[in-house]
Amino acid sequence: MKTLTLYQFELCPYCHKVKAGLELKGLPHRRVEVNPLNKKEIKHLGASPEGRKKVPVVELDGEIRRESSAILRWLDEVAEGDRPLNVADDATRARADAIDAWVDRDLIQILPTVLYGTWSESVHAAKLTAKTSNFSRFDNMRVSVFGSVVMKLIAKRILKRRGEGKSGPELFEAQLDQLEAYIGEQPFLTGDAPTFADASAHGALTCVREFPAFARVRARPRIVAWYDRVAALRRRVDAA
Ligand SMILES: N[C@@H](CCC(=O)N[C@@H](CS)C(=O)NCC(=O)O)C(=O)O
Repeated sequence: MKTLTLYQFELCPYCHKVKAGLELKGLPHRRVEVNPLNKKEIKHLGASPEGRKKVPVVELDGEIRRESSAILRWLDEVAEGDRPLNVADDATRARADAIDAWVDRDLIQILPTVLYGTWSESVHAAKLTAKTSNFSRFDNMRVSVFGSVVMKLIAKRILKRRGEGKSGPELFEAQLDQLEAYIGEQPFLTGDAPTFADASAHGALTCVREFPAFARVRARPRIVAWYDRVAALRRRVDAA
């Protein structure tokens, strides 16, 4: 198989969606951490149609794909891998589409408030990024300092816009209520097998796994059972 490359930010939930899809299919790929300050690692790929250089971007033999949801739906065309992520019947696909849309519109939108809500969370986030990057020490320091300040401001803005007086953890709990409702009594979000909807929600939640907020996930048995069930099927294969 040709080499798949994922250009990502370590703490980008959209990138985590794609990683979950790649791992649920067990597709060999390589990951390139992009410096958020200059994005030089994706300069050669050009900008997206709206002119911004965003991640995730996936490259396969010169072909470029953007937008996490579109990438997830496209992965079945790359290779069969361990399992398909798309679904054939209309009703199930509509449900999977609705769940993926909720992940983008609601779940992911409030994540910065629990990833960067406090200074210690912000510093932890900067350290995680440094760990996965190949940036120079100077760039790591710049990403840590600027990243912490900017992300904390973003978290504050989200609370102002969407918080209705609620705290970050309260907003997160409301999204976990919704996820619990989607899981219901089923092993996976749309039935007996995982689909791109599971990749989407699992990826987004995995973004907070190393943060204190993940204790809120762990406190919900139904979500934990689903989360661990999907995690057990994920298989990271690094391209040779
Ligand atoms: N709708 C896009 C959103 C991607 C996105 O917003 N990525 C952020 C990182 S989480 C980004 O690259 N931001 C850099 C920028 O906007 O300049 C997707 O689903 O892939």
